[in-house]
Formats: sequence, C-alpha cells, structure tokens
Amino acid sequence: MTRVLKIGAAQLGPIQRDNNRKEVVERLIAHLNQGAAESCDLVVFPELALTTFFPRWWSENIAEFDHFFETEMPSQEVQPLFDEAKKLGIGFHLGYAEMTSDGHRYNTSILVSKNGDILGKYRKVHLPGHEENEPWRTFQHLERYYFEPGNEFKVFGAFNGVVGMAICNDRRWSETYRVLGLQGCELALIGYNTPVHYPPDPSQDVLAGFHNHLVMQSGAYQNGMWVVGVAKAGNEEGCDLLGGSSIIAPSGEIVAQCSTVEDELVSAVVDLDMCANYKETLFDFDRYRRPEVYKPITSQVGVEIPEGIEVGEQDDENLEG
Ligand code: CDT
Repeated sequence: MTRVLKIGAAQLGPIQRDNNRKEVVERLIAHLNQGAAESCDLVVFPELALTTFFPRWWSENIAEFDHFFETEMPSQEVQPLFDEAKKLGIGFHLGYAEMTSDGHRYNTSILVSKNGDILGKYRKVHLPGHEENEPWRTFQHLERYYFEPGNEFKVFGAFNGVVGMAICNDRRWSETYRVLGLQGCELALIGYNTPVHYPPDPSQDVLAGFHNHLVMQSGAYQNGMWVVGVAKAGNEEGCDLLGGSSIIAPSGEIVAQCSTVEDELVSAVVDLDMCANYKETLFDFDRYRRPEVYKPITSQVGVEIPEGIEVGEQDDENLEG
C-alpha cells in the first residue's frame, strides 16, 4: 500500500463581503483544477473558505449574519465543488460556517474523499477574540459571539493514513497537536484567517508570520506528523490577513510555502511513513511520556502559582539545594 500523497495547499486571497458563493466556488474549482494538473490527491482550503471573515463586524441582531452560514453541506451553491472534485478524483478539506437544523452555529471544517463523500467533520475548539462589541478596535474578532465551541479533536482513517483537523487559533495551542498525536495523527489539516494586526498588543504584528510557522512547525515535529496550514490572505474589507500557507514535514521543516497573499496553490509530496521516524524514536510516546506528571494540563485552565512563591522576591529563601 502506498502511503505517499500529493497535497495542495490552496491559499485564498481575500473574499469581500459582497462576493457571492458562486464566485467563491468558481475560485475553489480553479484551485482543484490546478491541483489536478499537479497530480494532487488532496487539496486543502482554508477556514471560512466560502465567505468573508464576518466575525470582524458586530451586529446587535446575530441573525443578521445568518446568510454567511451553511445550513446543509453541500448546499446547491457548493455542490459544483463536490462534483468537480469527484470528476477529477481529488479529495479536499473545506472550512465554512455551519448552522445546524436546531440553530447552533459552529466554525467547521470537513474532509471529503476522492468520491465526494464527507469522511469527517470538525468544529473549532479554541474560539479566540471576544464576545461583546468592542468598538475601540480597528476591527473586531467576534468568534466568541458568532460561534459555539466544538468539544473534541478527532482523527479519521483517510488517504491511507490517520488524518486530523484543527482550525486557525487551535494551531497556537500545543494541546491541539498532542491530542491529535495521541490518536496517531499523521496529517493535520489547518485552515486560518489571521489578521496581521492584533489590537490588544500591536507589538506582536511584526511577528505574525514568525508565530504562524513557529507553532505549526513545533506541532509537526513534537508529534511526528505532517501539518498543512492554509490561509485566507490579503486585504479583506480593509483588514490585512496573513499569508504564508505551508506544508510542514514531521521533521518540522517547511517543504512548500506560498509567496503571495492571493489565490495560490503550492503542492508537495507527503510520505506518511516519514512520521514513524519521529513517532518511533525521540517522540515514542509509549516509552517516554509521563502523563502522571502532566496532571495540571487537564485539571487546570488558568495559571495557579503555588503557595509560597513570592513573585519578584530575589532573596535566597526560595532557593533549593
Ligand atoms: N481565525 C482565527 O482564529 N484567528 C486568530 C486571530 C487571533 S486574534 C483574535 C488566530 O489565532 O490566528
């Protein structure tokens, strides 16, 4: 059985508020065709790939933005994407805003087989930003208002390997990769919409690209998995979104990377057997992990400085040994 895949990271340029689904789906189909020309088995689209990043705006009436959500997948407008992928024999990963039949809203991604079947669905666990209107910001980040959080990281048997999904802010948390890694994940697919400007601490703006790769490369290496991180990039409704979509090997090395902030597909050969180089040596979890020492990771949310630690005190009383 071959465990070698060709994967396309299908970065999108901006999607403006008045771009309709038909226009966007045509762009996604163009990516699929380029992916086919490059013999891709799987094409990875970003987070919220069908619409503009609408959580940048506040509305008193949350239902005013319901038209940005998909109530079925595929909808009539998205069906041509599924049809084209099936015709080309390419699988894909797609992020979108999901509205369930009982009115729950999620930031969701799906993994679709080469036959057009939905193999897996993931709902974003780590929702960043804020819940309330914060008009002082240049733009808002209201994911915590528009979405409910998902509650599990799952893996799926697909493309001859073990595949997991995460969405945007999830990639900054080491727990994401480790929970996937503990399920044997060999390929993590991650879409993102990351504003370059971070209003609570603009000193981070110049580091946005560095941090993006830092977290994904670390996650790949520390868990012996491939990571494909794909952006919606460029100037969207006046907000600059980071590019830098990349395909990262289990060594932590970037093997392909986009160079623009527009629609751009880069591809790479992904050998899933390379994961074993790390999973069975340095990161042999069975042999080396010490879960009994890691208890605060699941029992605690915030920081709890142990009693007796005097912050700022430099005297010798705190020294041991
Ligand atoms: N879409 C998304 O999760 N973006 C966040 C922005 C963080 S600032 C609120 C990210 O982590 O890239």
